[in-house]
Amino acid sequence: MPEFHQDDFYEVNPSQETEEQGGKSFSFGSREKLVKRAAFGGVLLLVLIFLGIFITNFVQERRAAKLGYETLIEQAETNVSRQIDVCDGDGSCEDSARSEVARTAGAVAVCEGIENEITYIDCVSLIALENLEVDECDILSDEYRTLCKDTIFFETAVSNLDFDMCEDAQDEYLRSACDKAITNAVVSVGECHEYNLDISLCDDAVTFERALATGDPGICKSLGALEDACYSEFGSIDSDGDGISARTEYENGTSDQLIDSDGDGLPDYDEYDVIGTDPSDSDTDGDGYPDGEEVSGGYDPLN
Ligand SMILES: [Ca+2]
Ligand SMILES: [Ca+2]
Ligand SMILES: [Ca+2]
Ligand SMILES: [Ca+2]
Repeated sequence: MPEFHQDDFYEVNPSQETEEQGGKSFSFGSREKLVKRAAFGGVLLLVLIFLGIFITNFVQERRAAKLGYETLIEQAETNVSRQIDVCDGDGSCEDSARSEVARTAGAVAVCEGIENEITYIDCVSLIALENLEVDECDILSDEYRTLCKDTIFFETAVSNLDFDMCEDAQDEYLRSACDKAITNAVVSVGECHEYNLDISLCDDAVTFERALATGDPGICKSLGALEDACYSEFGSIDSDGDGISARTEYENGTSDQLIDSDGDGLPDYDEYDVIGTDPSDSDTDGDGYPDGEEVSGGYDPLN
């Protein structure tokens, strides 16, 4: 039991200005100290009260969550029993029913009881992925547990654009795919600087977009590593609808904006695919007569 002396609370200091109270003298310094101690005690009491309320709420929430989860499982199991009734002992039907109920409930515990291994792994993996809860993969065997967790790390990393999280995946290929997916996402929004990526990646993406927006495959040649990918895009574009892709028109020197690029009266397609004349030269044989005029007059535009 600690001993308290009156001097602990009233600091006697005859050298300072004092006043008489009930026969006891004390300094103004002692009064300040007393006020400070009272304030400290009040703050401490408030902290303890709030801490008590926080702990009580936390325990109640945990208890409610546990009860809620148990109720959820009970209801799911009731649903499983009801649905399995119509399966007439067909194992595959029973597995499907249990898997469906488990996914609707979002509870991996309900997957347990599925006979077919693949159906069971799918059931657990898909629910864990939907819930983004790696711990839920723990009920799977080693190989599938890793795959289950890696998939969740991948999805979470990509949706949060978090390169560090890619490293949590054990599979090397998935880690690399994760990095690439995030890089593509960052580049597509032009935020290379914010994510410490090579600025030229974002610049190239802008150039790529400009090539497509202007319908000019010529812009692709400044793209370096992306050049082929850019030209490939133009392989499926046909702006003038003449049956020749923008890429082929670019390679042949014709325009994907004009059906008759050289204005000789013959469409690019006919010159290129049927007649054999040069679609970018109005007088292929150079005899002074335009290709279209020769064809309509029954002459040979090639000779
Ligand atoms: Ca075309
Ligand atoms: Ca022509
Ligand atoms: Ca021509
Ligand atoms: Ca000619």
